[in-house]
Amino acid sequence: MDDLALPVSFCGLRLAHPIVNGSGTFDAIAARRAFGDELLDAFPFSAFVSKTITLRPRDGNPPPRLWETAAGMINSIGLPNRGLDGYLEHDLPQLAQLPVPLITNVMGSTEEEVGLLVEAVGEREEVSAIELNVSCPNVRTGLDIGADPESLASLLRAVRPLTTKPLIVKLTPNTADVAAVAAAAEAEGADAVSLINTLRATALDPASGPDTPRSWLGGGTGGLSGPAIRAVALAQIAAVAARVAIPIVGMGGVGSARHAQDLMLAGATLVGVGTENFRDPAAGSRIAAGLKSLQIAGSPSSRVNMDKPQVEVDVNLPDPR
Ligand code: RRO
Repeated sequence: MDDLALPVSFCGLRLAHPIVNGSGTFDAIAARRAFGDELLDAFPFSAFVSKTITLRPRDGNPPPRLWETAAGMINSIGLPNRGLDGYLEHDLPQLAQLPVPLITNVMGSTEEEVGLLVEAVGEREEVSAIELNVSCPNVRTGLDIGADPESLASLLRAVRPLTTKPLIVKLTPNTADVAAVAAAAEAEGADAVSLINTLRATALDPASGPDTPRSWLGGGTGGLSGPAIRAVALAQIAAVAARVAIPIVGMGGVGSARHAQDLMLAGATLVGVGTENFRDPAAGSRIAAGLKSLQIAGSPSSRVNMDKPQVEVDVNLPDPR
């Protein structure tokens, strides 16, 4: 871990470096089965974020669940999970063996459900922080929490008092004013925000024909991730950083240390790697090592002012990345 050392403080946690996984993009339990204890010796992330759990078990969306796009992919997974009891009994003991702090990601369809999840997960000493997913594009929650500052404020008023653990709110890019939603989260006691989740998207089934066009995805719509969304992530992180003082976990299409550096310059304290993990399960370690050699301070004073370009870019130059 020493060669990756670029320690960072986040919500009272001292992390070895700024690279974490995006929720649901790295199955640490399956990876341990595949790679054995080598995974623990060279764990790619400085904290591990679990896949989203819900109160009751869910099967997820009908297949097909994935579609590859020109520079990314669309998922329509629909939150399959064992539910709270299954997570606590089956997953938590295994995730607690990871050599890094555990952040458990939860989602509910009512304030009461989210409250029960936060309370139960918050009681477990194996859990260092809780991420509230108010931004899944693939299930109807009945609450438009993540897109609306007032709904999010109401949710946080209900659940913030239920735990002393750090609460991270995972924001959606599918809203008119992400900075307003982030400001509402901060005002109601969120310790951090993470963004961006996937952009709502769909793909037509190539076999469906022009007379009866239908979606390829069993769930109808999905969420776009990967390099295609990196520029959107950069802009939204910069907009949120200009509005809130709480730390930001920035993610969206990160595949290299330079990409991570960009999100940190836009205001992120930690950077999440998501879609790239499917291509390269060691991406987290590679990016953390690369960041170290780029010597990123990551301090807010190094943020770029996105309103005024500081460097004139010659559009004819090839992108060096
Ligand atoms: O499970 C999913 O379909 C899913 C979730 Br919970 C999420 O937050 N974001 C996403 O792209 N897919």
